[in-house]
Amino acid sequence: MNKTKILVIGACGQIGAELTEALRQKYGRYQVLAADIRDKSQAGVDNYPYVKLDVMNKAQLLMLCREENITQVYLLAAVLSATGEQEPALAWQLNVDGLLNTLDVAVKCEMEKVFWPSSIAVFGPDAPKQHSPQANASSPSTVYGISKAAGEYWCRYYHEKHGLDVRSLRYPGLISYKSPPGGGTTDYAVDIFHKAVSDQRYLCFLKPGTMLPMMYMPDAIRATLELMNAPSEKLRIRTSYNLSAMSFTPEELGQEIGKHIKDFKLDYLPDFRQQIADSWPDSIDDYDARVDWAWQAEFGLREMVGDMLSNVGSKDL
Ligand code: AKB
Repeated sequence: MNKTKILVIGACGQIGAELTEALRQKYGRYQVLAADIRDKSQAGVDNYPYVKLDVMNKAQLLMLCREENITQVYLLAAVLSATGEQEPALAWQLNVDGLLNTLDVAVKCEMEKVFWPSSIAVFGPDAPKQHSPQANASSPSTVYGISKAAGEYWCRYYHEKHGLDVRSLRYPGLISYKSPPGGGTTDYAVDIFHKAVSDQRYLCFLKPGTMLPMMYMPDAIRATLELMNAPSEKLRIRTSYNLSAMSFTPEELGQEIGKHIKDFKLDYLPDFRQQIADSWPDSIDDYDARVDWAWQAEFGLREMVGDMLSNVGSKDL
């Protein structure tokens, strides 16, 4: 049997950077090949294996996977919700064609497993706002959400028709300090920490009362590893699992930050991202993830804010 050899596509992104490190700790430094569209010199990567790769170039992807004997792919390259509204064609191409290239190559190379992230964006305005159930991911109203919903069905299709063990999570907004997010609607919940520490104020692009599902990155990384480690026969859901940790509004986050940073001031100037946020649920129900592979979040709002601030640089200013 082949030794596990993992390819992480989009390894320089917000999730990719941390997941690559976690996978290297688990499988060994040289068993995980980081790939991203950037040149190695711009990627700011360490001396461990890195390759410049465009997931849209299927021939290059196939050749790489064959040469490197890749057994698992984590495909994290994506255009997020805010950029997707501005660049709809690019969002569709990267999010759907990039996935199809990866699924096809994974079948050709007889890979063990593929991971691909979906999002809370698969839920549209007609889904229940509170605890949106697993099976009710309907009518997404953003380009990003449409691409993720289509991608989920492609994952299930490849599982059913080709026997490919492809697994997926619907990530909430992810909060982290190691690598910045880019082009998402939930990015405010990361930016706010940096501005709170540097300027003690933040101008939020979402209005007060905008409740969204969120998760701290250590939980998201652990969820990904746990899902990928779960026995295949336990996984009843082959589109993508709802995944949940906490929900909050900008002012709730601001209040929690204000407990650490005196005089922190939050102002609001909503822009086009408000409409995207309004189309998503306040919270989603991850019952199936808890039952099928024992998912349980560890970080709530208080724990997340404390940890973020100690890492972003604040010490009870
Ligand atoms: C975004 O805001 O676009 C992403 C997401 C919720 O998938 N963070």
